[in-house]
Amino acid sequence: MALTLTEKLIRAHLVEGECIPGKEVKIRIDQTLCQDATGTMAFLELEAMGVERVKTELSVQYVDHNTSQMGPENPNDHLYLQSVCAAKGVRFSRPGNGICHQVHLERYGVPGKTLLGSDSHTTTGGGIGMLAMGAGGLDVALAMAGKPYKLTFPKVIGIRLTGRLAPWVSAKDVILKVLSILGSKGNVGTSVEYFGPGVATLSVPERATIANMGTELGVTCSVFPSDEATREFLAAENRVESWTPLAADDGVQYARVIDIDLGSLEPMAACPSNPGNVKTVAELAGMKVSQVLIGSCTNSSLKDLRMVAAVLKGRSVSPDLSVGIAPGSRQVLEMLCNEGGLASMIGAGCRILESACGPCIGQGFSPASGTVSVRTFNRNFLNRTGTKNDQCYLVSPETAVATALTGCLTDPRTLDIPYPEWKMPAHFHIDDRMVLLPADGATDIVRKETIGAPPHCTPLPDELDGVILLKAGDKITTDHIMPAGAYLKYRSNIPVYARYVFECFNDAGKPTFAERAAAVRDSGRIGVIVAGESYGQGSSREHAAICPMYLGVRLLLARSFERIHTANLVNFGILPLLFRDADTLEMLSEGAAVRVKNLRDQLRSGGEIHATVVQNGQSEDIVLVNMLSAADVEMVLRGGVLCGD
Ligand code: MIC
Ligand code: SF4
Repeated sequence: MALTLTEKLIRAHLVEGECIPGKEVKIRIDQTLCQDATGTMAFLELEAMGVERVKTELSVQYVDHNTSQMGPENPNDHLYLQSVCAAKGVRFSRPGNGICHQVHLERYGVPGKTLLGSDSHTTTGGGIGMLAMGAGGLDVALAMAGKPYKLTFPKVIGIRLTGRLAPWVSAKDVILKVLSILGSKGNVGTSVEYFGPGVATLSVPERATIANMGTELGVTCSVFPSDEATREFLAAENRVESWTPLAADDGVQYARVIDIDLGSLEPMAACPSNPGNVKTVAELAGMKVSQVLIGSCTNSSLKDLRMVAAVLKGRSVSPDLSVGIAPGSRQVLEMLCNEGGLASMIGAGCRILESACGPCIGQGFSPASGTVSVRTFNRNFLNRTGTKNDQCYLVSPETAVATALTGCLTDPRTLDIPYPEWKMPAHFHIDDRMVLLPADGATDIVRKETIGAPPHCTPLPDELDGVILLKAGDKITTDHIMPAGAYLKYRSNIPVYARYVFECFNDAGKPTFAERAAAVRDSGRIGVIVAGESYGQGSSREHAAICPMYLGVRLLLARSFERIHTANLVNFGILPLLFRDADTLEMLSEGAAVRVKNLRDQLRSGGEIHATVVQNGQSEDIVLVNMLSAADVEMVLRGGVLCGD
């Protein structure tokens, strides 16, 4: 039988289960990556599991998210991470070495291997033929401990690429086009696989951009074949021995095929405040812009930044806006520096930022209120820039640099400039000295006072008596649940970070969500959240489960949930249930009581769960649906992974 590439990769790592879409499988993980904002908790969890040394082929810890060092919290995390990595057998990529996904692609990505990362954009590795997926920190800690990773065997959508991109149209426009077709919800349990003659026209950095932002579709992974272009990239990284050719079998049947003629694409933009809200740049052209930011794990490769530098050479950015550029890695930065590209950027009036996530995760560069920010990033969720009610547009580097020159959103095809040619360098500049190798034997772990312990959890009672703390709508992202930005530095201190749960829904002068939740918890009842479709979109941050759990939230009712967040809820003992009837959500109100009897029996017998809602002095029965596997049910009942048996 002809196989998809996704299936081949899963079969090659299969530990348990059947390769049937919708069924649970367990696979061996070859490589892991962590970043600092999720890594501290992941390593505290690894320590709590009593793991002496990691069991993977390769594990790397990057410091890229939180490098602002406003106060001792970040540097304390960095010290902890450096020391725990040395002790546990993990490579440590120092701050300044670059964004995890860019560096991992350059230095460690290997076609055919599995990669699990505590960051949702770990999918970037799909650009080099890896089965690369994001997960919560606890799942990555389990993978480092040598445990198989559990996932739903995906249905595979094939995207047949034909033709070649026109000048000024690039990989970002391809993935924005895919987002305009598939949307940013409703794709859970899917793998997106690219095939067809157009694939060969795309270099690895371009494929990586597409695989990176595939995460915004809500899919498990995106996969590209490993071909001549992959070999060329690996050879330029001096790692040609890592190359193996990989492709789906001829004549394979995909669950659905989407045809995209690369030559027919035009510049696209994701409009506020969701990456799935896509329009053509031509439709929006002329809009006044106050800020242009170029970088992030989506668009900060040498290919992207060489093009930007070539366009800026000898020109000036518009005096009406501020332009920031963050090269994705030290490799990109040094090469730009040596080739003179950096001088062109500085000369044009750009502000050069550290090779890190920076503004993408709200670490500075918030736009002025009521103004438009144009970014080459992958997410524009409301308030993620750090400015309330922000207006953030996501575009290609080509559109971004054209906008930087004119001061208003500009279709780059209208620039009277020849499109800079891209050619893969024969050799990238290679210098791995910013990656520290682990120690051979035991070493001390440095744990300063700002680093807390993983949270304490308790079994779920058999009779739930809850209060609806929040009624939310569709597409509630982990940025809504657990803001990053200014609060990112509290990631390793749950009691402090938990104060900001659902901060965006707080009203001035009224008790905060955290205060209301803690009051319910302290009265001996559980907190309940109800929401619409696609709850938990976006990041892998397990804090969006840990912190609500710390505040006593144990029940989440929604019309649908996203993949990584569901796993995080289960890992920390919060029960996610679906509404059987979509309109049940409408009749629920904040403050209502939700009661479930015989929870254990109801969950173990599968299917429907009967509950009672008491509001306005009236009591009404509602029906919920259990979507969890038997193993996950037991995990939630006992209070999560760290709860013990
Ligand atoms: C993001 O882009 O939202 C992040 C910050 O990289 C997150 C991880 C985190 O919250 O630490 C992600 O994508 O998983
Ligand atoms: Fe960093 Fe932004 Fe990429 Fe997340 S999306 S890893 S914050 S650059």
